[in-house]
Amino acid sequence: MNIIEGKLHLDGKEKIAIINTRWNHIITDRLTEGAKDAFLRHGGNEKNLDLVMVPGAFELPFALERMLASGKYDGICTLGAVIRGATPHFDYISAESTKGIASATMKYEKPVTYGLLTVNNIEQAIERAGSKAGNKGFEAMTSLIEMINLYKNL
Ligand code: INI
Repeated sequence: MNIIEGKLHLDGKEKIAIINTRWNHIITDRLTEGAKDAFLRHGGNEKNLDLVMVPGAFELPFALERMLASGKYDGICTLGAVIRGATPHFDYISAESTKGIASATMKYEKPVTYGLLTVNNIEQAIERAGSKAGNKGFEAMTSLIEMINLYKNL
């Protein structure tokens, strides 16, 4: 059996971007830290890492689409946090953002990973931003590195 998979290593030449949101920045700043940590610890060169900030999760796919169209990046890691409130707003934002990220990714055939927290409360967000449930920013960047290397082999 031939197993085709992506290694978890960068050679320092890959140009990677993180897109993150200002909304819930107490959480999302921690996700950026986790993603940057994963990038550096897997061999990335900090000069080749861009951070693009958008207002909220709704805007993630729009920035993503432009950045993919630019052809500048080997991969893009999307981060953010949508926290459920008292109204249906959460459902609209999280669904549109998720669909938009997936459709831009399919259109441009470049590795993109999804580090958008969609949680019921702030406690669940804190757990996923560098405490009990790890750091989803770190995980999203690690998945991106794997996908960049997998694409080279497909
Ligand atoms: N954006 C988020 O990223 N997280 C949220 O929890 C959130 N809530 O709860 O409203 C949120 N709203 C802003 C939205 O993403 C847009 O930035 C805004 O509607 C302007 O288009």
